[in-house]
Amino acid sequence: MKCRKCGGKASINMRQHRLALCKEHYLEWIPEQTERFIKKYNMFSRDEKILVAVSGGKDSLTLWDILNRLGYQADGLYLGLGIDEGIGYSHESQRLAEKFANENNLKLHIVDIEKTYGQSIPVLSEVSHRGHGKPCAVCGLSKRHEMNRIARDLGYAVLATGHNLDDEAAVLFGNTLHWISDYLLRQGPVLPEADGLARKVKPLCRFYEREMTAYCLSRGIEYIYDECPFAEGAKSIYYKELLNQLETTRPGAKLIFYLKFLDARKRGDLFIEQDVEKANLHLCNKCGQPTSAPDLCSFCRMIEKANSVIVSEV
Ligand code: Q46
Ligand code: ZN
Ligand code: ZN
Repeated sequence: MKCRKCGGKASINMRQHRLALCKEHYLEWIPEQTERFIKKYNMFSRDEKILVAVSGGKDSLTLWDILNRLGYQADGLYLGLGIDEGIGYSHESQRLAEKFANENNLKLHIVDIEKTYGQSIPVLSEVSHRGHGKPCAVCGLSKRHEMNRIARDLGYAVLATGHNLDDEAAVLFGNTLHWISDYLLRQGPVLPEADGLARKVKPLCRFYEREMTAYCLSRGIEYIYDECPFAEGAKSIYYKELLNQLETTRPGAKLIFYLKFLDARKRGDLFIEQDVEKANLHLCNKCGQPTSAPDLCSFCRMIEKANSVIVSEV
């Protein structure tokens, strides 16, 4: 297989795009495409400050690397979740996020959930009894809350995450399967800013996961190979496997599924009523982020509950 650009030996063949490239041209093609998506979806402009959510995994480090290579003003945010599970998961992912920041002279904000709120994510999950024995519900809630808080408090125009096409197609598949209309309406490359909420963008949402792995390895970026130990058995992983089976027989199926959904949403063809809850949103008394709950938002309520349980147990 030959590189389409230079005729040299191709190192990656992307059947879904009918495109094969050598390493050098692949490392040019990925940022070019990213720039195209940033413009196409109006994600952000050159004079806006971007906060990249960095987990130490390949996608978020790849995103940070690309934005940096493209000359955007992108700082990182690492959230210390306090997940150990015998493999020092959080410790290792933080080390790799810091290593990347240091090597590239980039600014990385670190927020340690336990130091900031008194408890790690697994402990918060246990004492708040959310999420049926798995910390993912509390983790997701905390990540959304903290990313938004830091973006807003430190004056970033936009929050960027490293979700790739495999992530987005799996989420779309799950939301379609359960017909979760509110999520379907909000899924897309850009979630505009709203009262108290920063704009959220996903510049890698049209790249396959294997394309991101190839980029990360070709750039020599060291990332955490292990998934979070709590990801095991997650529905999203099962959906990814199903979609990969489909992709094997029909290259491009995942991309078409996602892009056709975006088209339908843009045309207003989803036939979904707007969520009435939006009208009832107000700002949380404690943190100022929007919520539909009467007093405190879900995150602040969880922290209050967790701390009161722990104090009463002492
Ligand atoms: S939610 Fe669950 Fe993830 Fe949090 S606890 Fe781990 S698997 S990191 S994307
Ligand atoms: Zn080439
Ligand atoms: Zn709150």
